[in-house]
Amino acid sequence: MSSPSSPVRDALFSNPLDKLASFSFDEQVARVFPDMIKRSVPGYSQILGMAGVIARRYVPEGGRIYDLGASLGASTLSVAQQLTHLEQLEIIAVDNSQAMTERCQQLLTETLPQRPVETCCADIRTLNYQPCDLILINFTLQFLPPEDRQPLLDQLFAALRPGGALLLSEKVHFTDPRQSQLLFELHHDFKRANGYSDMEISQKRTALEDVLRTDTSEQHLQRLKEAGFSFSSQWFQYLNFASFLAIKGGGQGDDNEST
Ligand code: GEK
Repeated sequence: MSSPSSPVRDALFSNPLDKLASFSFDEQVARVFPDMIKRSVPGYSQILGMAGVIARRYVPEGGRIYDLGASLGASTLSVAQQLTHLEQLEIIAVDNSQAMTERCQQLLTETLPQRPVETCCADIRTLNYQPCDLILINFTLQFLPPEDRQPLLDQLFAALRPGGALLLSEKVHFTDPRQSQLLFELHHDFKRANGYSDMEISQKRTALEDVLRTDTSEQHLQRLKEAGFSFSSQWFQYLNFASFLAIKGGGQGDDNEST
C-alpha cells in the first residue's frame, strides 16, 4: 500500500464503466481522495485555510473540536496547525468510512506526531457529542438524507458551548434556474481545466446522483437559525460551493445579532 501521504492521481472514472455503482467512500476513493477533492471542489484550499484561522478565534485552551466527515483529516490538520500555542486541546475526527478513518489515523500520526487526534469510525448522526467549542462539517451534510440534516444540526447546536462555532461547507444550488445552470456548467469547466475528461465528469456525476443532494444557501441559513444559532453568515462562495459560519450565542462579546 502506498503511504497515505504520497499523492495518487484520481483516474477512477477515466475508463468507460459498463455498470455505474453509486459513489461510495471505499478504499479506492480513499487512495486518490486528496487529488480528487482538490481538482473537484472550487475553493477547497481557501476553506481549509480559513478553518484554521476561525479555530484561533473560537477555541480556547482545553477546548474540544469535532471534524465531521473528516475523510483524510485535511480540515483537522489545518486547525491543528493554527493551534500549536494551545497545550490542552481535544480534536476528534469522525467518518463512517473505515477506509477513510484508517488512512486518516495514519496520515495524522505521520504529519502531527506532537498533537494526538482521536479518529473515530462512526455515523455522525448517532455520535454521543461532548461539550465542544468548534465543529467543522465540510462537504459532509450533503451526503445525509435531507430529513436527517435538521436533527443533526439541532444536536450539534446542543453540544456547542456558548460562544462556540460551527463551520459548514457545502455544494449548493440556486433558486434561479439560470444561475444554477450557469454555475453548474462553470463547475464542469473548472473540472475540465483541472484535467478531468468529459467522460470522467459525466460518469462521476451519474455515480453521485442519488448520493449527494444539494440545498440552497437559503435552506442552510434557515436550518442554522432553526437549530438555534444566534448568528450565521455565508462567508464564502466559489461557483456552486459555499461555506457558512454559525455562532452559538452567549459567548463573550456576543450581541445576539441574527442574519
Ligand atoms: C475534508 N471534510 O477534506 N457519518 C460520518 N461520515 C460520513 C457520513 C456519515 N453519516 N456520510 C458521509 N460521511 C473533508 C471532506 S468528504 C466530501 C469530506 C466529498 C463522510 C464520507 O465517508 C466522506 O469521507 C466525507 O463524509 C465527505 O475537509 O467527498 O465531497
